[in-house]
Amino acid sequence: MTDHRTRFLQLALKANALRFGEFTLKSGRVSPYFFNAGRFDSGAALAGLGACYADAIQAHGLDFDLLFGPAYKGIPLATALGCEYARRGRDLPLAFNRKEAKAHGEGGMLIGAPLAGRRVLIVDDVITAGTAIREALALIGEAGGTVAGIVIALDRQEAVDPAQSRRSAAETVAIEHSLPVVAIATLDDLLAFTGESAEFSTQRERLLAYRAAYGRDA
Ligand code: OMP
Repeated sequence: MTDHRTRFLQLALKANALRFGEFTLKSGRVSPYFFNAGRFDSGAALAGLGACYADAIQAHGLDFDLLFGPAYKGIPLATALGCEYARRGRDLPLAFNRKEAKAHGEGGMLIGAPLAGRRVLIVDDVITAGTAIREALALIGEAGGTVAGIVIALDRQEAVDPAQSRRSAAETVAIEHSLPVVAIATLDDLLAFTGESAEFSTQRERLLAYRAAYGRDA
């Protein structure tokens, strides 16, 4: 497995951002694992995560000129990635949205660098059904930006309606919007990772059963 994928899964487990158990998702599905990007809650943890995003982007050769972090969880993620790019010698503009429009002061829904005329990379945590990402796509379009790609930490590779189609939500977003969608790691990577150590054998069985029920085509 490529280096940044393993590094990310190890970091996520260490930070308790990736947990095994029983979790009810936004979709109502009960999942044997959950990724909570909010647990990357220290400078060092976010710096490590920022480097994983940058390596994944480099591996896929994405081209963009602004980073956008959707509120709330995307905000520190895009910031960590922006700091990592600066460390690597590229100073990129950054922007975020707020969830509530502000009527006073500077007003509006957007904070940071203007999006108009920019090729925007959306930086977010996880795609399950793709709802959160679609909201970000609409916001950026309204602000005059062009979305050049999406990078997420974890692609859960779930089909929205497995009875209809086994295409994953991330693949559907990529096709519908003609956009590259890059993940640091996917459920397949997590399965490969858990397969490397007997310590995770029970969790792996549950992941496999979950993928059989909701996952995209293998
Ligand atoms: P979609 O909008 O369905 O793609 O789900 C993405 C959102 O689900 C994330 O932004 C989280 O709010 C939440 N989520 C996680 O954070 N981690 C997971 O492992 C799974 C979910 C989820 O509820 O599907």
